[in-house]
Amino acid sequence: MLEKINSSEDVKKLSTEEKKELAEDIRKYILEIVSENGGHLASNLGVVELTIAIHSIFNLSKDRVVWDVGHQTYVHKILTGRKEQMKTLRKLDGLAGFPKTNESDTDCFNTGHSSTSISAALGMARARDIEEKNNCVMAVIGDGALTGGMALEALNDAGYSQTRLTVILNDNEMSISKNIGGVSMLLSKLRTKKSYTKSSDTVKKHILKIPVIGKPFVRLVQKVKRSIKQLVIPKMFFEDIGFRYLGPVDGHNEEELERMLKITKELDGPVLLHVITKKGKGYKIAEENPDKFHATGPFNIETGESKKEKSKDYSKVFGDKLVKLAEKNNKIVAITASMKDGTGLAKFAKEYPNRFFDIGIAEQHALGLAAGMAKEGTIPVVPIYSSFYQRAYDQVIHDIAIQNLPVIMCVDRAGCVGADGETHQGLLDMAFFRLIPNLTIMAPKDFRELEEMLEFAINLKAPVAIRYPRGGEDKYRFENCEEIKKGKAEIVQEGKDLTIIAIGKTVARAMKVAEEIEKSEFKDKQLSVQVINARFLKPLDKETIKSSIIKTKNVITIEDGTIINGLATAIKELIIDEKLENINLKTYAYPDKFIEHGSVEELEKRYKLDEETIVKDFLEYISTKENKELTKNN
Ligand SMILES: Cc1ncc(C[n+]2csc(CCOP(=O)(O)OP(=O)(O)O)c2C)c(N)n1
Repeated sequence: MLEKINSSEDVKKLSTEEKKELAEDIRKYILEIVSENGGHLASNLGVVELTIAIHSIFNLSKDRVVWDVGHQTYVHKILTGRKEQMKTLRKLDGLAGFPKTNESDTDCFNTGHSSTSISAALGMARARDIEEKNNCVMAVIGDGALTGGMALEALNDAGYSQTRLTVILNDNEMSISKNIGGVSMLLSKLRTKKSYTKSSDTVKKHILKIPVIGKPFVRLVQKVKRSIKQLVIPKMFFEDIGFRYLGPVDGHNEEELERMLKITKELDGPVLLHVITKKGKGYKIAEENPDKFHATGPFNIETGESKKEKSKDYSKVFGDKLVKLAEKNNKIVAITASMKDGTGLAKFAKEYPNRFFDIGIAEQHALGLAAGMAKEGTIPVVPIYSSFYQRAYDQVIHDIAIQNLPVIMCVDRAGCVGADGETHQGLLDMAFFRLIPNLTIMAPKDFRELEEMLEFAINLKAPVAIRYPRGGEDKYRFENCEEIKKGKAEIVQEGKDLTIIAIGKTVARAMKVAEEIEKSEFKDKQLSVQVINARFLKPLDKETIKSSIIKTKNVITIEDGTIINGLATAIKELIIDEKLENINLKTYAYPDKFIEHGSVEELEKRYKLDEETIVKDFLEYISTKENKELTKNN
């Protein structure tokens, strides 16, 4: 069936039976692709019928669907002419794993971070009304994403404004792990109720026709109905804030879904359609382990086992060390915004359930909560992925840094993350955190240094951010790890011709670059290279760095972040502020642009951050006429 389908128009022509067949084909195809390329499996298998139904009922050349997070759009991509390109999913220059307006007009809005869809859809609906157009606008949002503040802010606005839009709530009871919180409790009550689709307006219209008693009677009936409904149908939350609630509907029953979507088309004002789906539907192994198959690397379809051996990563090192520190210090608490497993907190949650808080996909709240807890004497540790820290910027400034509260912000997935692409790259955190007064910013060169930094941070009694990358440590092995002292860099290798300053994972790269440059015998001379592990982006160890720069005159910076306001900027500022003269400086960082998806290695190569390119580029640079300092030094 899949072979016949290239667009929504082809889907519309199919019978219900044929759509069932199509759903099966799509599931098989997604399984094939994701087991090869990796990606978000379980969420996509859960929305196959829903996506087919949306394409059957709506015309996406004018109607708009905003997909929350956007990780569940593989089916949509398959149905909108990108079936073949799916083979390139998440690969460099291939299809993105999230909606991209530059891939297709039917991807009407880019997403990647959670809880944005209702705001964007409401914006589109308001623009439509101003333009006096008539198209439908929908947001498809998961029960996990509905726990995010931005989604609740948008519901509040949409319900009050009575703008015509549909929120399709895709409720599978799961965020990445089991969804928890008050919203999830509300939804679980709704789930068990009979489908509620009748419009109370119809009833109202009939009674209003009765002369004299009409209006007062309507009011009375409405009051009684409301209080009865409060008792028996807990859907009132949505209705009370101005939405028409429809559902719950079985999200794997194509006919039911289409029937309900048709109703939403006819209704005015904001509508919430509650759809119940199963994460991982159709692939038993994912149905049974939806959290594991939320996002996965390549795996064996028969067994579900990963094709790559799982090795130790920074998140695990962080989580294990935190458990050890928490044994000795009962003030330590851990907070996660729905990322217990991803951030390495599973063990902590098990060992210290009373000191562990999963607060939903709510990064702003996570940091506000941490601030309150820190004020009262606990030591909150908050691991959040770098790109999701963007959400909580004001909380870091307003709630934590201004009051100088000892919150430990662990910035996981910092730097280039690879296949998830531009919304998920952690390239901006050094830049945006460096602006914040009172904040100490560190990055470890390897696992051991992360452990040391975490211990140091816990004793610091001030706000601190520790950034570390996705995945494992570099193959390069450091023998030493000097004691961590606030604002002190570590000289990892002494030299006199060139200083390489690096931070975090790029210190290992600096060592390899140094080795290659020393081997290169530039102009028949052997160069000696000093390598500095900056450790602290803030406060920067100006003393150590300055004296090294004065000694060598030639300087390289390497960092896994944007060129603006990170390590390179800090060194430029130092050179200018300290009036250091005749310095040859080369900076290696990501350019001032949003970095696309691809493997980390490919992207590093593309942006000239790999070892080989840095060595070549630097040697070319110092060979030019203008840059003779190196030879002069020799
Ligand atoms: C701001 C933000 N925080 C965290 C994430 C990581 N994340 C991606 S999907 C997801 C769970 C989403 O659950 P839900 O909305 O119910 O969708 P489902 O996958 O269950 O269909 C999370 C926490 C994110 N994308 N954005």
